[in-house]
Amino acid sequence: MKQELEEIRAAAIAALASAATEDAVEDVRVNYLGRKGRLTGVLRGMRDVSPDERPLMGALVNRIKDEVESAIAEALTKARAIERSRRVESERIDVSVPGRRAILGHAHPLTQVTRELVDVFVGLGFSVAEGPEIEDDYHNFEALNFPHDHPARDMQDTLFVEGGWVMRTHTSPVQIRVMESEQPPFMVIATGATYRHDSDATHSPMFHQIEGFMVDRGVTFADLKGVLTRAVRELFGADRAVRLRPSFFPFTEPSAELDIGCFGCGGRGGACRLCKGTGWIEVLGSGMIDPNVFRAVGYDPEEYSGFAFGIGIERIAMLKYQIDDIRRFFANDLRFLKQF
Ligand code: 2NL
Repeated sequence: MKQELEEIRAAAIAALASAATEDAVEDVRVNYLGRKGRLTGVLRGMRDVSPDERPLMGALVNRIKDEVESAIAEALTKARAIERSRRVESERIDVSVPGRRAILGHAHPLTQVTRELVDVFVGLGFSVAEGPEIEDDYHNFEALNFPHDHPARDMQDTLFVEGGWVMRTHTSPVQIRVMESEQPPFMVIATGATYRHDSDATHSPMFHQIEGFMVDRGVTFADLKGVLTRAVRELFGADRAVRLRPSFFPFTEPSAELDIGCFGCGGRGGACRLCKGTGWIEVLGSGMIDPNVFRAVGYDPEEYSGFAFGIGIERIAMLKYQIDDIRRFFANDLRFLKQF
């Protein structure tokens, strides 16, 4: 029996030596100290040991049981340490791996161009006004000297809203509202969305304008020319050629279109696609405010004069970035938008 005990002890210790996990250690404990375990079996066998041998054998069995128990405790501690370090290793974070860069958005190209234009005019002393996108016929047409049979009023161009309202077809009604509520002198720009029933590669039913005007006693066409030349040279380059070309708008008289030397061909024309061979690019419409517009807002046209201008934001952005189709601005294709 003594020999059997020594052999059980050696086997238990050997089994523990190769038990690397908590579960493996637990298996060893069950095999030796469990209800059907080998040592438990020997302990039970003590009943059959003769009374004079019993004290000695009892002491031996208990010593070996203690030894196996403390070997199990030790193996358990070791197995837990091994498992812990294995887990730490597998969950290790490599702090030297480069981070994932957050995707930063940016302003829409039309917003960028609008801000550039606004900045130039604010720098020249203009203040910024806003107005409603849904207008009445009076502010959008009547006060701006549109004849009743003007084609712009037609179903073809204007988007009508129930109740006699219209989607503003330009930002000019904002200036009418400024003149109704304030007294000159002023230099004001208005910018925002405008609407016309029109859609192709260069026309969108919603588009954007920036308009400006200056009203005071004694404002002349020379002021128009000076302010607008300065503004477009700030936008397109200090030595850019500028010309004014006669035109017509219902709300200005005289009216002029402002062209700049083509930045595609340097004004040479030829086979240039940007200016279609003319060497000039149209950037805005302008003119001296018509006396009828002043009468509509209660100003005496003998006392006050002024100039006004309007710029199509999409047109400027398309020229600047050589974009062939206005609809790209509104398709929200990130492959397009990310380029700006
Ligand atoms: C263009 C032409 C223009 C104006 C807008 C204006 C406003 C008032 C009175 C008189 Cl309240 N005029 N605005 C004047 C001339 C031209 O825009 O081609 N825009 C894209």
